[in-house]
Amino acid sequence: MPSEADHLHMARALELARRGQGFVEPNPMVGCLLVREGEVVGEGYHKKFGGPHAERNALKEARDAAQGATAFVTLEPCCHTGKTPPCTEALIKAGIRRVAVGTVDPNPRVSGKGIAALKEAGIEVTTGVMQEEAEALIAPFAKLQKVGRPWVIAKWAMTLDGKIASRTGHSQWISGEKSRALVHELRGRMDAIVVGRKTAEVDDPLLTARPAGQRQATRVVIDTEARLSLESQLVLTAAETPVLLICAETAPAERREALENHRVEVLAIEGKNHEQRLQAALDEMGRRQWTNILVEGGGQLLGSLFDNQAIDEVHAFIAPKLVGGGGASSPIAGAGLDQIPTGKLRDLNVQFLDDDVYVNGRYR
Ligand code: AOF
Ligand code: ZN
Repeated sequence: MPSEADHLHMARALELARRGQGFVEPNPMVGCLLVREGEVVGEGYHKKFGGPHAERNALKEARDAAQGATAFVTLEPCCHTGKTPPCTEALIKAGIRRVAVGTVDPNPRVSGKGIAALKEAGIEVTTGVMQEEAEALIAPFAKLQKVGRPWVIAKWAMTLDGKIASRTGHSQWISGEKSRALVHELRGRMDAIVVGRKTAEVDDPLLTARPAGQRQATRVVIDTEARLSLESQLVLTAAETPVLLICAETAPAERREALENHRVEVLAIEGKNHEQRLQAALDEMGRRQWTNILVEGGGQLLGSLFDNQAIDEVHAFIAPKLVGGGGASSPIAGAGLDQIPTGKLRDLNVQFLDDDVYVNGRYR
């Protein structure tokens, strides 16, 4: 059974792990704390994709003090040789006496085998220390490992009466400056920013992170007939920041070619209907090892994703404004549910950003 001190140390390891957010994907965020006789002798986290793992960074800091220490690791130590040698070997060699693990590694190359290797070497292993938090931390990584699709984050800004635009389509700006700055932070750690064709046309967005973040997202437009204007900001900047247009195989060849000539990557995806193509698009994003994607609308695209149970996380910005209109769009269209669900968002976080209310949580 984990002790109270175990929780405190694991909480610190989780905090360390989060520093790698946006830098480590498609690898997981991992943190490691080395504690000997109640004293922290080493801290480490996975800093960058391809770089040393959390355990090695902590061991490097602790040096000889690691002898006889307990290692608190948010994720089961790896036992395989990937881009780096196995962490289990490093922990054994350093003379670690006990390992406390947050959660088991969903990577089939490791899953359970890392813990077994430590036990075999005579190391005491405590599993499930702050397991829920440790699982939440790597949920996008776990989904990519198990389902082969990215973690889908839905984002919208709406008026207090639930509209994402006026009846004429006017939408700039609903949320305030602080909210918009936060969206740019979100974009900065994504693998892709996704919008539907209509949103690309009406809003003519750039979909870049300003200022630039930890990684550069590909800007994706779901555009069945490849109708995106060659004059759009997305197309005009496609040479500098990648744009992927996902269309149906029925999209006219000359439209596709024209977009390609403007440096847009055009991908005609299989599928008889919108839903099938959407599923295939998510599979393709998984093949590209995209871990997190931010879907910024519009209502139709978010509606299709919602109807297909494909939304994993929600970030909503609610402005104290009213616009009215029966025909004005709301964040999630599609068919919707028959009844109000009993389920709610999990890990709910609500805060004020100036006058806006910012709500985020996990839907799965
Ligand atoms: C990380 N960072 O701190 C730990 C990981 O290709 P590699 O060698 O970087 O190995 C990646 C795998 O190692 C990853 O899928 C996960 O299963 C395991 N643990 N990965 O990137 C870390 N501890
Ligand atoms: Zn490792």
